[in-house]
Amino acid sequence: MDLTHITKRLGPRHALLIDPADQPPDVAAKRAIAAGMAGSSMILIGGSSGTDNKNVDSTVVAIREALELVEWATTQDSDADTNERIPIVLFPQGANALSPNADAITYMMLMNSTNPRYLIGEQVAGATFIKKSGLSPISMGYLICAPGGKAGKVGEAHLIGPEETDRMASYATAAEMFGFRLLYLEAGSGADVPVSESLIQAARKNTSLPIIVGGGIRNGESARRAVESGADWIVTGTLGEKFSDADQLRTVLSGLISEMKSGANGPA
Ligand code: 1GP
Repeated sequence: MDLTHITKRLGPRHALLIDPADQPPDVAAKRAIAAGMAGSSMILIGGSSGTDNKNVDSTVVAIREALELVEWATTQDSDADTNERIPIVLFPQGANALSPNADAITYMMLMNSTNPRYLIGEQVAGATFIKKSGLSPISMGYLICAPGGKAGKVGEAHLIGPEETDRMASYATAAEMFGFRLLYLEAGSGADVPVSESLIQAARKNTSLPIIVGGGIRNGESARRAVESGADWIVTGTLGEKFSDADQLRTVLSGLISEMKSGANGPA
């Protein structure tokens, strides 16, 4: 499938993050359908450290089958960015928990890690599998900002504080010079505060890359603020896990996406 739209700046879009360790495949599939119907544009599969390949693969396959059912909805939406199925993209913590049945993988460098394992080690460990599997690698700079949560701890990140705009400017510039195709600003799953507007603005001023912002975004207002500060993609994970009822989740995500899109005129 054509995945080029993922790395283009096409206006604000939403991605649902699903952790296969937190829900069985059938529940993950129902949540993916709800997200698709609500107007989400990508499903990210975040393998936590406690997840194995089999669990990730079962989840990817269940979601893929489910999304084919909602394809008709996206094709009838005149605002849709693509007429194809919503892409399923692996967003792994490391070289474990990979599935050949996803469409793509964020092939990322945790740029502010203090451990070479997350700068290059895991990437090399997974390289052969990724190439053989046919997964499309999407190179991505990944920056963990305070509070950082488990991702910050596991990734041994030197967290970027909410007012460290000069540091962020340097990282965003470096990400572009490395040739990455996306830049992800992460506050940590379940964070009590999202990435600060100052940091998003600093990144936006220093790179033309699409910027993904996630961690601690649980309502339309914080999604809109991130977009007005320069975010292109908004990721929510924890929010989706609060709803087992697909209709409820669809309603909540529809509201969030609608408010997020009202912030479409953020800085260039
Ligand atoms: C984590 O950015 C994502 O990688 C999502 O965070 O679970 O807080 O939405 P939440």
